[in-house]
Amino acid sequence: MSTASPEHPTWWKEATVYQIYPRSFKDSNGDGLGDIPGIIEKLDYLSTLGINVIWLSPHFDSPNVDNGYDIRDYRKVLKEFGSMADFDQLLSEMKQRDMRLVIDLVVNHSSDEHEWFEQSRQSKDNPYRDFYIWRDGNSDGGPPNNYASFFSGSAWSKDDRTGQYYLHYFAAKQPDLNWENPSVREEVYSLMKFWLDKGVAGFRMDVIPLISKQPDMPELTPEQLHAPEYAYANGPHLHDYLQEMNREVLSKYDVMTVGEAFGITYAETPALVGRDRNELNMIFHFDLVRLDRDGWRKTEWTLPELKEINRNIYEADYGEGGWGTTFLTNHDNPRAVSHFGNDSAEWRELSAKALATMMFTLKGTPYVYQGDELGMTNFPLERIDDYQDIEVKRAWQEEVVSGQVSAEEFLESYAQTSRDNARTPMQWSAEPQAGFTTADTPWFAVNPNYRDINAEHQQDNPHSVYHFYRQLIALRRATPALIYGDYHDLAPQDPNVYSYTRALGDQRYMVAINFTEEEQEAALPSGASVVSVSLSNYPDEQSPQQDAQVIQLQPWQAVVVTISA
Ligand code: TEU
Ligand code: CA
Repeated sequence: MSTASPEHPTWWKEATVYQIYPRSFKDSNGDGLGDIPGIIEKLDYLSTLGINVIWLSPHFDSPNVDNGYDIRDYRKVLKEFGSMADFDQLLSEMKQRDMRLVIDLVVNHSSDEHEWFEQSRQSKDNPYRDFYIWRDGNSDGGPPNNYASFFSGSAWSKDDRTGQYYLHYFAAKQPDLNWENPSVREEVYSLMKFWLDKGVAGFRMDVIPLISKQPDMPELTPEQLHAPEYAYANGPHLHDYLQEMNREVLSKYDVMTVGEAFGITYAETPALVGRDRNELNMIFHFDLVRLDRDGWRKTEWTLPELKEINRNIYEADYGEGGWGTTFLTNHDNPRAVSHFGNDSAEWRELSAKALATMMFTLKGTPYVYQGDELGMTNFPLERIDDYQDIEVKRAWQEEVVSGQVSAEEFLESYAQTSRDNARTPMQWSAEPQAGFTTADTPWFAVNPNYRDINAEHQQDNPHSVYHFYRQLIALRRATPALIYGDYHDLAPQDPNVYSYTRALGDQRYMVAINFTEEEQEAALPSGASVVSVSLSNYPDEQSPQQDAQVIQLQPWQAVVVTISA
C-alpha cells in the first residue's frame, strides 16, 4: 500500500455531496409539494448510500417564479417547506448522522417582492434605490442597452413609478442586486452569518461570476448575444468581492464553497479556485452538461469531445493548486442516463452505472443529483403544457409564438434539454405518485416509469443502480488515489472507450468505460498489467483477469482495477 499522503487533505475534498431539490424530494403532509420534514424522513436513506454532505436548493421565502431562485426573505423558510424549527431539526438530525448541510446562496439577484426592491422602486432618492441597478432608457425611450435576459427578451424592465429601467439577467421578477453598493455587500455577509451561526457548513453560490457588472455596460455584439454569460461574467470587481466575503465571513468558519461558474472560461478558473486566492473552494463548469447544446438547440456530442472537456477542466482546476467538482446533472439539466447514456429498458441500468463510475473516479468532489442514484430518466415531455419551467415558457413565446421556430422543432429539442426533466418527483416506491406524496396531484407529474424505477425496489436488489452508487461511494472514500491521485487519459481519441489512470504514490488505478452497445477493449499503459478488480458493473465472470494487459469490455461495461507500475 502507498504511504504517500496527499498535500492538503480536507473534508470537502473527500465528501460525497447530494443535491436536494426540495419541492420534488419528499412530501410529508400531502399538499403535493416536497418539504423539510420529508427530507428528515429520508436522511437514513441518504446516509446508507454514503452521502455526507447535502446541498439544498433554495429553501427561502419566495414567490417561486423560478422555484425559489427568486428570494423574498433571506432569513425565512418558505412556509410550504416548513418552519425555522423544522430547519433547525434538519440540522440537528444531520449532525447526529455526521452529515453537513450546504445551502444555496442566491445573491446576484433577489425577488422583486423583497423588501429592498419594494423600497428601491419607490423613488429615485429612496435609501434602497442603489441596492439595484437603475438606468434611464435610451434616446428612443427603449431599454438602456441590448442586454438579453437568460429567460428571453430584454434584461431591462421599465418601472412606471420612476420611469427608469432596472436590470435583471433572469426574469423580470429577479432584479439584479448592485454589488458596487457596500451596503448590499454588508447585507449579504450578514445573512450568510445568520445561516452559518445556525450550523450550516457552506454555500453553493448561484451564478456568482455575474455579481460584478461591466463598467458602462457596452452593447453586446451578435456573437456575444449568442452566449451572453461570457460577456456578463467576470466583471472587474468579482475577485475583490469574493476576497472580501472570505475576509468578512468565510474565513471565520469551517465551511466549503462551490461556485456555479456560469460564464467562466478555463483560463479564468485558477483566479477563482487557486490555492492562494482565498475565493472559492471549487466551481461547477458548464462545459460538460452543455457539450451538445447550441443555445436551446440540442446538438450531437462525441466521446473525444467529452474527454477533451474533462482534460481542460482538470488542468484549469488543479493547475494552481485548486480543487474541482464532478457532476453529470443538476436541477437545470436533463437526467444523466438520458443525456450521456442509453435510457432504453435494455441499457438503462448498465449505462447509468457506467456513467456513475466516471463521475466517482474522475478527480473532484462528486455531486449526486437526487434520483440519479436510481438511474431516473427524462420525463416524456410532449406538449408545451407538459412544462412548468419559466425558461421554456418564455422561450416558447419568443421563438414559437412569434413564428420564428416551428413548435415541432422547439419541442423536439426541449424534450431532451429541458430543466423540467430533472424536476419531476423522486420515485420512492411503486405506490401511487411513486410514494412522493399522498396528494392526488403533485406539483409536477411523476414520471410514468416509477413502477419500474424506484428506491424501494432498488434497495432490495443488490444489483441495482442504487447499490452500485453505494459501492462506488465507499470505494472512493477508502481510496486516496481516487480522491487525490493524478488523472491521465490513456486514449483521448478513442471514440468508444474512456480509459484513464488515477495514481498517487505507488497506488495505481485504471478505469475503463465502454460507451457503446458493442464489445470493446482497452489497453493498459505499456508494461502494466491488472493486479486486482475493485469494481465492475457486470457479473464476476466478465471481470478482467489478473495479469491481463488488455481489458475486454462488454457493452456499457465499466471497470475499476488496480494495475502494476
Ligand atoms: O442557473 C444558472 C443558469 O443561468 C443556467 O443554468 C440556467 O438554468 C439557464 O441558463 C437558463 O437558460 C442558476 C440556477 O441554477 C437556476 O435554477 C436559476 O434559474 C438561475 O441561476 C437564476 O437564479
Ligand atoms: Ca408538503
